[in-house]
Amino acid sequence: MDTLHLDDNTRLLVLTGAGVSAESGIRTFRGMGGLWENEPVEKVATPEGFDEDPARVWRFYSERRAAAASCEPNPGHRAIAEWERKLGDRFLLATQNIDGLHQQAGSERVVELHGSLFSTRCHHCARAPFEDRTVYPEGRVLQCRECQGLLRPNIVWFGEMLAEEDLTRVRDFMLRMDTRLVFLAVGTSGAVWPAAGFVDGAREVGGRTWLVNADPADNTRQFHHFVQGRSGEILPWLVT
Ligand code: BJW
Repeated sequence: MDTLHLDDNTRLLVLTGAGVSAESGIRTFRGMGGLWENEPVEKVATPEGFDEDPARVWRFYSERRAAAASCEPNPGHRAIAEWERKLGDRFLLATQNIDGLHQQAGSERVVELHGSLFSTRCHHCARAPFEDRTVYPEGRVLQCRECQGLLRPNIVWFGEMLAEEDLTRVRDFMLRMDTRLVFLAVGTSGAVWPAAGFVDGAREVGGRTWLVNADPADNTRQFHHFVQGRSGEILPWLVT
């Protein structure tokens, strides 16, 4: 089986998706048993869905807060945190996950591309997001104390922009000239942009690209190496 060798001249950019948290008991989005099977995505993960029925959206995210709060990191999360400890600033993790399990496993250099399940912000004004672990079982919708607008989960929904500073952090890491880039995507279907395009960016700067996933992803052919299987089983031995 392939192993990914890192030395002093390499830097590692890891992109993670829902598959990494699957072995911790968090549901993925697509495919059998995925979240979108029961929830119409446009009703719960778009600004239009929130405008139409904010209580429904809060019920959906409250259930997910409650489920995620009882989950623990798995060996995949822990392997990624260990790579960071070895590589220091030659490491960056960009995650599409909103569950906070990477940080719980000890990861610090983390870009949360799609926001955080445990953070809330105003849907209307620029008031800074704040930590919020509250579960609203009835989908109660609170108002912003600054502008009286509705509060919403601090998550990037379809049709919304990812934070420019997050994308810049990833881009700057990719474009560094001091070391050779290795890009590793794990547990992601490669269906959602712009993250699905990171592999192309990595190749443009001469990076080696790896994918670890339970099933082939939409963009598998863009990668130099594809290791098929469960991240919690593969990541602990993948990197030498
Ligand atoms: C395992 C495993 C195990 C399981 N081990 N593996 C360019 C082209 C086409 C479209 C677009 C484009 N650019 C933008 C778009 C539009 C859109 C988009 O991408 N649409 C596509 C669906 C076509 N993108 C956007 O809207 C983005 N915004 C944007 O680009 O702004 C500019 C803009 C503005 C206005 C108009 C247009 C553009 C924002 C996207 C944010 C989406 N966020 C979501 C929802 C969050 C809400 C929530 O959490 O409820 O984030 S979408 C959802 O998918 C979630 C995830 O982070 C994201 C990625 O999913 P992920 O992680 O890949 O999970 P799955 O379930 O898909 O896959 C899991 C994989 O793991 C599977 O392959 C399994 O096999 C595997 N697996 N167990 C290893 N144990």
